Amino acid sequence: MKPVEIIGVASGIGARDPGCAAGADRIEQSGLVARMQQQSCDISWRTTLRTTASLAPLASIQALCASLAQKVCATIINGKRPLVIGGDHSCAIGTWSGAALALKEQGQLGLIWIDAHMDSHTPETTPSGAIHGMPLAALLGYGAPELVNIAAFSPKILPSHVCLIGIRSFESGEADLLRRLGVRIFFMAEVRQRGIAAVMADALAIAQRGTTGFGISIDLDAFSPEESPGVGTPVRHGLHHLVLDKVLRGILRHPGLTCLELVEYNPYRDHNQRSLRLIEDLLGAFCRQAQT
Ligand SMILES: [Mn+2]
Repeated sequence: MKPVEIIGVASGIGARDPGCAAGADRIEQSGLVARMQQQSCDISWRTTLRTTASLAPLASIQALCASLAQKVCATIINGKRPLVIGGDHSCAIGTWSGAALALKEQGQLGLIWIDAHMDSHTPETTPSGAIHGMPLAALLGYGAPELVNIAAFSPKILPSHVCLIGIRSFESGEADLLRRLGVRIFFMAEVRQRGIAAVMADALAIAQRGTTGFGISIDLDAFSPEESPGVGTPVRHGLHHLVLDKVLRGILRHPGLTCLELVEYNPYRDHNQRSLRLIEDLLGAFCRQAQT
C-alpha cells in the first residue's frame, strides 16, 4: 500500500461547539498510530495544522484551508496518501481542494460524504452561520468566495461525482441546492432498507465513474450517538460502525483512493472513550487487507 501520512487539523472555529479543536491532538496522544504500525500498516503522523487566533472565523478558516490544500496536494504528488484528521468539518474545503488540485491535470475527483448532515449550506441559507455546515457547497462552487476560491479554481468537484451517505438531519435550503444539482443522497432510511454494503457499492461506483481518483470524508456524527458520543452535533439512529468497518475494510489499499478524511471528534463530549475506540477500530479496519 501507499504510505499513509496523517495531517491533523486542530480547529473548531467552524463549529458552534469548538471542542473538536482538541480532537486531532487527543487522537495522536492515544498512541493509535504506533499500534497501527505494529499491525504492519505504513502510517505516520506528519503534522498538525493550527488556526491563527488573531483572525476572524471566515479569514481563519480560509487561511487554514489554503495551507491544508497545499499540504494534501503535495502529499499526493509525492506518491503518498493523506489522511486528514479534524477538527470541525470546514477543513474539508482544504482537504478536497488539495486533492482536486493534485488530480487536476489528469481528471476529476470523486467524493463520498458520510455524515448525519448535508453540510451544503451557503451564507444565504444557513440558520446557524456555522461554517462546518457549508463545506460541501463550497467544494461544488457555492458560498462565500473566500471558501469557494481556495486553491484558485472552482468548482473542485462536479455534482455527478459526489454522493452523501447516512443523512438524517438537514434544512430545506441545502437540500434544495443538492436536489437542483442532482447530487445523489443515500438518506439513512435507504441505508436501513438496502443495507450499507449495497449503498456503498453504489457510492463507490458514483465516485469512480468518470473520475481519476476518489476520496471519502467521514464525519463521526454519521454514527449512532450510542456508538460515537464524542461529537458536537449528535443525531439519533445513525450508522453502525462495525458494519461500516466491514464494508470499507482495506479501503486504504484501494488503488483509486486518493485521500481519506475523518472529522468532528470532540473529546470533551466523549463517554468512556467510545468515539476514540471507534476511530481506532475504523482506521485499523481501513488499513487491513480487504476480504476476498
Ligand atoms: Mn459534517
